[in-house]
Amino acid sequence: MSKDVPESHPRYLSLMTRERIACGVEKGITSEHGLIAQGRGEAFDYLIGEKTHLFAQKSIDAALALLLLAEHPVISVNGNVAALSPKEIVALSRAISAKIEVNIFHTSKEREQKIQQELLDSGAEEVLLPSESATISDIDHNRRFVNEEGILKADVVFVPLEDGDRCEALVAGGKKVVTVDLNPLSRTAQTATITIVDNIVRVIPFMIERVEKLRSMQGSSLRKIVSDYDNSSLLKEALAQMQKTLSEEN
Ligand code: PTJ
Repeated sequence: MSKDVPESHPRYLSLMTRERIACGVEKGITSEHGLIAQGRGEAFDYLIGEKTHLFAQKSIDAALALLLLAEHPVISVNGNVAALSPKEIVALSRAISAKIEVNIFHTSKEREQKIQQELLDSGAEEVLLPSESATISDIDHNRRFVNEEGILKADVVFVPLEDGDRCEALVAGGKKVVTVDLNPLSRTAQTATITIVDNIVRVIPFMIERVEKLRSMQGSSLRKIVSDYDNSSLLKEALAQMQKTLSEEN
């Protein structure tokens, strides 16, 4: 990590997050395109004031309820997520008893294996890789390959920082999809069952903290949280927050 960013810098967290993505590219975990995705995320994070709002907290509770109720929950990890939150993803997978599967957009067997190793080094016991024989329909790039024991049989898939095509394909295949996306206008954000509009570096630690509370609830209470949840209204709240930031700046 760079020594050029002092902890006193007002945008320390944002700069260190950028640094983690740059390290991910250097280590061969993150694709170069991941740098662009990060830049886009940063712009939206700036607009929500770089904090976890109530609308994101509501989505987090619904996401945890859905994941805890799932029979086969799976966390799908790409190159950006592996660089930003590897230890946290492993801790969350334990807390919700979910499998972890590597699934990347920009095809590279070598990068898949490096992501798998990064997660194993971060404490994961098992990290699934996509297989050549199992595919999901309605998608025609590398992301259609999945693991038989993971995404193929999952009923709920957590896919942070996802691209729109696969989110649509997973939903069309009858799966429930939870995503983290700072852009409430993206196709993924609009298509997912539950969209957490916040930065993944804040979201996963918040989920780990919150899961204890949700785990102590009855199944009926968890089902109520899920059935009361309305993704489109929370996306509107996120957009309203961004508009508020913009109008306050003028
Ligand atoms: O490792 P690969 O090959 O699977 O590639 C991963 C990326 C992220 C490069 C790939 O999936 C991609 O190009 O994604 P997109 O279509 O750019 O979408 C990523 C979404 O995540 C965008 O809407 C960004 O605003 C959002 N985003 C980026 N960084 C963050 C984020 N959302 C939350 N937290 C972030 N740190």
